[in-house]
Amino acid sequence: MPAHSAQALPVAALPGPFPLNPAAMALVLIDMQRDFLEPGGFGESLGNDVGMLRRTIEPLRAVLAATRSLGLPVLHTREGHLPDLSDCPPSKLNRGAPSRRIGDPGPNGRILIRGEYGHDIIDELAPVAGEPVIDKPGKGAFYGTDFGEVLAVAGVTQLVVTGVTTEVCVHTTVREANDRGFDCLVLSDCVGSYFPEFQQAGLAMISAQGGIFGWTASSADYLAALAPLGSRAAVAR
Ligand code: C5J
Repeated sequence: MPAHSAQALPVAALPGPFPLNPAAMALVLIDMQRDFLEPGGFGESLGNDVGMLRRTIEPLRAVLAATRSLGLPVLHTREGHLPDLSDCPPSKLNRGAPSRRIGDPGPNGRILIRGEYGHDIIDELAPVAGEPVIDKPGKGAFYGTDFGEVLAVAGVTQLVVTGVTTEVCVHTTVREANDRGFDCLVLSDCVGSYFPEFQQAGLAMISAQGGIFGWTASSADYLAALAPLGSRAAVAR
């Protein structure tokens, strides 16, 4: 397979073009888990309509397929806790008035517990062999994980960020990444919120003030930027 050298591909983005470097980027899928996207999980227990997040699945499938076909790195994260809840602070466990708390039994197994059916990634976006899956106890992907080390070993300095929810785990991860020196491009139709107003404001906050946390672009613009690389071509890293 032909290999492409590291050359920036401009993605039409806000607040301006994002210089996508195929040799330094990774696609990150944040928490595309049944517990957030399917009935009976954590998201619904908090009173949310999980249907609000499902519009991300189809665009994200296309992004995932294109990124994989180029041999570019893909990482997944899952929010969840150990079965004994020793990694879940009481502040998180006891907050609010959900119909089911973290660790309670539900139709998809214990809510947000590692190893349970509901904790795993939805079938449509299931990881394939070689794609790291980062299990995180917090909202951000860096806190309490080896995410930073995995990215450093892979030579990643740019993150193309997707997943749910926009204003919680996506935002926290982008803020963590920004403080660690990563450039983040958030794909607006591949991130989702239960709240339309949070989706809008969450995206606006990222690219405001000259890109205070990063850039935002549509998946179509990301795919258009990758197009010159062709398909089924390995990218030299
Ligand atoms: C939330 C997440 N919303 N993955 N988690 O609690 O955004």
